[in-house]
Amino acid sequence: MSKHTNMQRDVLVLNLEEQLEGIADEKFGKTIKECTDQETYYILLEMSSRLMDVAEVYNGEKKVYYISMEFLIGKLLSNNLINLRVYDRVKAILEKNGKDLSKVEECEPEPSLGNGGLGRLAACFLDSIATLGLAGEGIGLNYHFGLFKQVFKDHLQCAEKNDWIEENSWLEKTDTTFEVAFGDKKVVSRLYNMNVVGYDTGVNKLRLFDIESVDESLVKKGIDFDKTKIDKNLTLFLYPDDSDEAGNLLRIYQEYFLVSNAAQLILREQKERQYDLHELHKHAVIQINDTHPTMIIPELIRILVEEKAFNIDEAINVVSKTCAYTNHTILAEALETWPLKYLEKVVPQLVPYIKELDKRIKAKYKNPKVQIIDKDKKVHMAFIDIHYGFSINGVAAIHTDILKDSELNDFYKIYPEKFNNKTNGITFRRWLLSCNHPLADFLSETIGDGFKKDANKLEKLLEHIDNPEVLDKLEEIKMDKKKELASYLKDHENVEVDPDSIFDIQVKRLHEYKRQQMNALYIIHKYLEIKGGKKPVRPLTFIFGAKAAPAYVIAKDIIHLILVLQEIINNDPDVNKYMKVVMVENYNVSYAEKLIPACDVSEQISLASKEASGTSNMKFMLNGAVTLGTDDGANVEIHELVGDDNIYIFGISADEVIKHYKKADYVSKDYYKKSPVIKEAVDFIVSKECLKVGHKENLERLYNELLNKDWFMTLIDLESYIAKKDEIFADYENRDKWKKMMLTNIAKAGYFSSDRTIAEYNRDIWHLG
Ligand code: 4GP
Repeated sequence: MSKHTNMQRDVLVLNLEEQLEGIADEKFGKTIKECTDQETYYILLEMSSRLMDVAEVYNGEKKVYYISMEFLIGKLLSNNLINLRVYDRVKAILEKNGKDLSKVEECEPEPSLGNGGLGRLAACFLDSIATLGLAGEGIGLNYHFGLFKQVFKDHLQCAEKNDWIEENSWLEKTDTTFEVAFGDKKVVSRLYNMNVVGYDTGVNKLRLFDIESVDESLVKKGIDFDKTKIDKNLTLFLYPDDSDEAGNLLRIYQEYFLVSNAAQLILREQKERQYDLHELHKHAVIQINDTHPTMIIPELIRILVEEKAFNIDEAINVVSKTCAYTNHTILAEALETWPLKYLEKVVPQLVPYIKELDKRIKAKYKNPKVQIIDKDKKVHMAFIDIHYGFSINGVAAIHTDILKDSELNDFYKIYPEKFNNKTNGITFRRWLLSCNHPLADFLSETIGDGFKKDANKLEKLLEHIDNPEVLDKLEEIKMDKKKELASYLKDHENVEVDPDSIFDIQVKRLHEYKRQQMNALYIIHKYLEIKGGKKPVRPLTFIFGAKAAPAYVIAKDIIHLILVLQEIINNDPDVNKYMKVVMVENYNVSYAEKLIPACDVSEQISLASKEASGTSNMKFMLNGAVTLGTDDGANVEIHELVGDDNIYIFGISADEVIKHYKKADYVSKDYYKKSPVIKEAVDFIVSKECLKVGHKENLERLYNELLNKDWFMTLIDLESYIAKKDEIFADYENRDKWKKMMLTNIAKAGYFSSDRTIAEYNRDIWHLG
């Protein structure tokens, strides 16, 4: 039954204003007009819940369980109103009562349940699963302080707890509790649900597990806490520092807590529906998001054998047909390997099963590179997924090819049929309809609103490529968004930027492979050019947003360098008329929603082969930014779609990078010595100017890293990066050309809708009805 034929919903929506007034009266004894923005937010929360309560709940014969350590869902109010198809009405009712919906949206705290692309992808997928009317659930953890909150002090990143959970929220406490037994202790879990509403469709659930015994007072200073008190700290933080043994063990406790709850939930549902567990794969498909939830495989096998009287062959067989794995990275350090002795301590009950799984592989294959337990007694979690899951997918075409041809080639030779590609996508509800209302409205006027359900319809925009009115309007919308961002940056970062300057933006986790340091070196180069009298035609604004993992020293040094440059450049009267630098504090989804619509140049400059896909590249493109990037991740597919004329590609290819690694022949100092431009930029890091503002220790460490190691080959591409960036800035002055590039990028973005990605997962992997 579609929601349009749902009478209860129709009644609620018809009387929306009365309903809202009713809630205002019940809750606060006031009219809407009298309510504060905060109270209005709670009223809309209640209204949305009522609408979701009468929406269809998907319950097919087969369900997908998307298990993930992270769900970077962002604020929900605006998105839920859009998906419930009441956003415009609510906005109008509030306006009538003297309220601004965007101010009300500011009252919602952003859930802190994710870190980067992998977590945001999971959130986009939940939206698309519901939108496509598929039965699917997310299963994750309810972290009280989530990923840390980033604060800048003395040009350094400091980490604080992110206290986001409110009494009154989208989280619904349930009666479901499970017991989770570790080797040395037991805890009791509690399930919280969050509704995931599809666009003009029904509702699925995000299941978030917590422990009753969690103790927030354990966190004393910053994000420090006693890592050994598992029954109190288990759900405090996402990715707590794992640079020591206690941190590693805590990760394993968290991961097992996640999968034990997931297994109990899934099996309870099978029982309620009286399904035969021998046919588990016909009713459930488990998508393992990166290796963190890998233990679901031995855990399910264990339960089937020990509690459901399966023999081990039957158990392995049915679990292998139920589980599928998504790989999000080729970085070796991100592919988890746990020392067997850690697993023996935390989850001794799983160890015999992991050993059995390993024994079967050792009996069959002699190649040491495919063994689950290696000679150093380390357990390779991804290898469990590959041997004992039925599907392995990469997240962009080039990434999947690299997995097949090099990183996982030994496995590809064994199981070619298991490997498949699912190029990532983003939900257009959040990344266009919600974050850029003027653009979405203008697109509807120009090409009809079919694109809201079928993103490929955006291509119709190409019919207007020679229409000056359409081109001018796109430019005007961009300018308005830049002005809004400029005013926000003034208020929140205390930096004034010129909306008429070029907004060049790099937002993503901080990592050397993403090469924020290369962007910083360009900024130094430009600064020195301006000091030398060479002024840019138009002012330039360089914006960064990024958190560095608290234990990742060089990443924090890169943030330090950027903040030092911000200080020097923005305060230099010779230069600040021509360029500004802004590193925004505590970059998160809400910030992304402000930055992305205002971007001119989208920085996607990872070392080729290293960025599995990237998804900000898709968000920027959809909002009319032009990509400056390497042929890496999904940039390759963007390049193919928009053609050479609508993207700026530079740098060495993935093949060349892989060759350098194989031969181990990259020497960064050679590039430094050869090029005066590179030398000058790198030397500036430890110049008097920088040392006056920044810290010697951090700056010298970064300088030495670049000169003596530079594992992600910043210097190999620096000159071509500088040249390409100068070219893109020059082309910005050709306004006609630029506007056409904007239009083409928007028109070609349809492919990157997560609705397309999810339809492919369903077609090739999940097979839901
Ligand atoms: C990210 C990848 O780095 C990014 O390229 C990709 O787009 C995203 O996953 C979604 O597939 N990985 C992570 C991580 O966020 O924590 O490994």
